[in-house]
Amino acid sequence: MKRALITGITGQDGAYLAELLLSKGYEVHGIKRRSSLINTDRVDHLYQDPHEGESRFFLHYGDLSDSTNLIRIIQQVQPDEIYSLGAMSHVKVSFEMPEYTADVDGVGILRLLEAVRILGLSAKTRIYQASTSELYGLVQQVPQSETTPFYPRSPYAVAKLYAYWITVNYREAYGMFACNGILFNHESPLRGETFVTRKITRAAARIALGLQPRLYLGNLNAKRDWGHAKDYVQAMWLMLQQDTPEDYVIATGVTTTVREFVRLAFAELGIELAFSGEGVKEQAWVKACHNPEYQLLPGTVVVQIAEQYFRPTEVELLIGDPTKARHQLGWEPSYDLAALVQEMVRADLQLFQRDAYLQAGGHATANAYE
Ligand code: NDP
Ligand code: GDR
Repeated sequence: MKRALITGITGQDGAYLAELLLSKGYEVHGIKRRSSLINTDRVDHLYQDPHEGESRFFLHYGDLSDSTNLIRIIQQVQPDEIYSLGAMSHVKVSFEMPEYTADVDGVGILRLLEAVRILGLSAKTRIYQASTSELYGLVQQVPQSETTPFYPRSPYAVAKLYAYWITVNYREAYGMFACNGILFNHESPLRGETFVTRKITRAAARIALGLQPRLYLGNLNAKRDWGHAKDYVQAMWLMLQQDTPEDYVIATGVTTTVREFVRLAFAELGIELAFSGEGVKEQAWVKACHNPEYQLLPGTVVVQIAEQYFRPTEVELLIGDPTKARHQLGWEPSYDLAALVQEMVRADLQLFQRDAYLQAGGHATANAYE
């Protein structure tokens, strides 16, 4: 039985990857952070009480800033594969926490690589590093491929640049099987609530249900190449099953504006939007509501711009060229944008229907939206 260790197992990708590896017969170990509230929601369905039978799923307390903790876990687990997914992954937040982001997103993978080397596991343990399309930053050329120069535009991306190169360096210096997956944005119903796609699908559902009046966003012109996380974790696994360690771009090859994502999300609920104004004055309002269950009158403004969501330096255009992954890994995305939006909107609608029932019954519900 192969044994995998996943950092960031409580995140979006960690949850899908754990599910995938368990379905392939792996024993799966993950690192979770201690927090005052339970943070394992995304993987709770995979947990089996060891008193109730054999389990192949184990969680260990740890943190990417703590070398001795990582060494101890890797020594105990003796993993065949390590998936380095743990990170402070929010680009905008990295401008507010640049030093922490450098430590966890940059030096975190160095700590894992060193742990593997110190423990004499270099020949046994294969390592996947979660690199990112944010490395491309300021547009140099499109579509972006494995040979496109990097120009990071945030503390997050600069930290990930260090992580990318230290992974390459350990591969070259010590012959380690270490790969970078340069993944473009990938989303799902498990996506963190403050990334733009999930923020939009949550808000669209809540606005339709009368739980929230409006959605405030930043740069609607940014273009992203959005895929589904379920497809992208397949690619991570495939990279570690190859004969030689290499770096791969994983993307759909299609790019879309944030504005268009907004339009598609509301359309999924039968709400037709129109956009007017420019820059921070831009708004979207209801042109027609085709679903009589939602009491949204034409003319109602549902999207406005708020300056707080703009970044000091922005990545305007990402579109990936996944040719290498297609040819060498045999990888193809199974979701297109329409299917992704549909799945996310339907999941959020179901989630918030519960809140709508509670409110209709006079009960208070959490009002947190970004
Ligand atoms: P999430 O933000 O959903 O998950 C991040 C995970 O990292 C969580 O489990 C989080 O724990 C954990 N983590 C954060 N800080 C630490 C720390 N100090 N020590 C240990 N663990 C920590 O991210 P995704 O699942 O979306 O992304 C996975 C990885 O892929 C990240 O490295 C991200 O930067 C990268 N990436 C993501 C892309 C995307 O579009 N999703 C695209 C390209 C790269 P907790 O739950 O406790 O917060
Ligand atoms: P990104 O994802 O920065 O690409 O990083 P995010 O969804 O945060 O932003 C995408 C684009 O949308 C614009 N935007 C907004 N973004 C957020 N979060 N909130 C808003 O209100 C808003 N309005 C407009 C942003 O300016 C941006 O242009 C994600 C993360 O998962 C990274 O960890 C990963 O490396 C990259 O994708 C690939």
